This record gives sequence, structure tokens and C-alpha cells, in this order.
Amino acid sequence: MVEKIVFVAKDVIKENERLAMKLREFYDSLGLVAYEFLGGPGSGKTSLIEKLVERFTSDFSPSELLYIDGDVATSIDSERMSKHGIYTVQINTGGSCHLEVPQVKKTLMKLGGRPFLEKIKVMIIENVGNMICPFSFPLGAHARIMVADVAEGEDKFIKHPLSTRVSDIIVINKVDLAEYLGVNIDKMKSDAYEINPRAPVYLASAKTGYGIDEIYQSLMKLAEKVIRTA
Ligand SMILES: Nc1nc2c(ncn2[C@@H]2O[C@H](COP(=O)(O)OP(=O)(O)OP(=O)(O)O)[C@@H](O)[C@H]2O)c(=O)[nH]1
Ligand SMILES: [Mg+2]
Repeated sequence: MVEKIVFVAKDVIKENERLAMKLREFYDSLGLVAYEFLGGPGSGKTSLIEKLVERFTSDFSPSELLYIDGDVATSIDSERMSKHGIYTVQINTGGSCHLEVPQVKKTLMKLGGRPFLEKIKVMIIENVGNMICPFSFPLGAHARIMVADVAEGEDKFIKHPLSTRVSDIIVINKVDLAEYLGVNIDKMKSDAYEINPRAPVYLASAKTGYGIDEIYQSLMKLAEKVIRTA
């Protein structure tokens, strides 16, 4: 008689959530604020993070900032970010469409664990470009920032209600392109709000810098609550 154990996606997701909560406790014990950026491929996650890092480096020393990028292949994004003088790490998932807690945990330990992380105040994780999988696998971040861009289609949020619902902050990026594409941004904004009234929705352009101030203020508000000052 062969015993068969079938793991359904629900079990895997639940176990990941448990591990993510433990990771959040670890971040809290360090007084480190963790942000996770999620969204479709090419929506502008790295570009927005670069603009925000420019702001963060005016309030923090570059050595207090850590960026972890998850991509299926290449170090393109982490190389882009390393130009800002902050710690950057690349995780290549080798095909998987999202990062998982054990990968992040292993990365943090490899960097030096607690003694290293005690010097970090802000950690930014960019997940693999995907509108579905990463949203089901939280990484313990204090805020999950969903990035959708106007070129992805006006109906992005209603087509992805689960992803929209679990996000803490929603950014509609590339608004500089909206007039050329004939996109109704107000509709996108109200769709997002209807699905997730808990999450503020920001309009942004990582190209022109539009909306970056507002997003930064919202991230800093959270940072002030979490970061432990010596
Ligand atoms: N016009 C315009 N282009 C943008 C904007 N933000 C990003 N882009 C462009 O969109 C492309 C993708 O931007 P990235 O920042 O690499 O997007 P990403 O979400 O990090 O992509 P992946 O990591 O591959 O999923 C690049 O060519 C950017 O220059 C924006 O606000 N407006
Ligand atoms: Mg990127």
C-alpha cells in the first residue's frame, strides 16, 4: 500500500504565511522597515524604487538601505540599483514566478544575519514581475506596494481582484502615457478603491517624477512607526 500525500496550493500558501509572520517579527525585532514592490513585468517597479531610493538617501545613509531583487534571470535590476550606493542583492529564481520566505531568509543570513541587519533601516524587496503568484506569497514586509501601469489595460484591477485586495498601497504608474493611450485613470483609480478601500491609490510617473513625493511621504510615515532609533 502506497501512502500518497497531496499538497494543495492552499497548504503551501498557509505555510508561507506562517513563515512570513515570523519574518515580520524578525524585522520588528531589528527595528527595520521592509517594503515589497509587486506588479506585472515592466510596470515600472525598479524605476519607481530608483526614484524613491534617491529620496531615501536624503534621509538615510546609503549603507542603511538594502535592496533585494527577485527575477527569473539576470542581475539587471540589482545592477541598476547598485549605482545608488546602497546594498543590493540579486535572487534568481531560475523559473519560479515569485520569491518565497526561505529564499529571503537565506539571503539575509548570507549577508551576515542579525549583526548586518542591525545596521539596515530600510529594506526594499522587488518581487518577480508577475500580477498573480507573488501576491499569494507574502514575505513579511510591513507594506506591499502594487505597481500597475496605464499601458497594462484599464481593467487591470478588476481582472486581478485578489492581488488588488492584499496590497497595502497601490501605484498607477506611467501616467505620462495615459493621454496617448486614451486610458481613463479615474476609472482605474475607482476600480482599485472599490476592490480595496484600505489601500491608498497613488498616480505616478517614474519617468517625470510625478507622484513620487506623495508615495515617499506615505512610506516614511510607516518607517517612522517601525524604525527603532538608538
Ligand atoms: N513612460 C514611462 N516609462 C516608464 C515609467 N516607469 C518605467 N518606465 C519604463 O518602463 C520600462 C520598464 O521599467 P522597469 O522599471 O524596468 O519595470 P519593472 O516593473 O521593474 O520590470 P521587471 O522587473 O522586468 O518586472 C522601462 O523601459 C522604463 O524606462 C513611467 O512612469 N513612464
Ligand atoms: Mg524590475
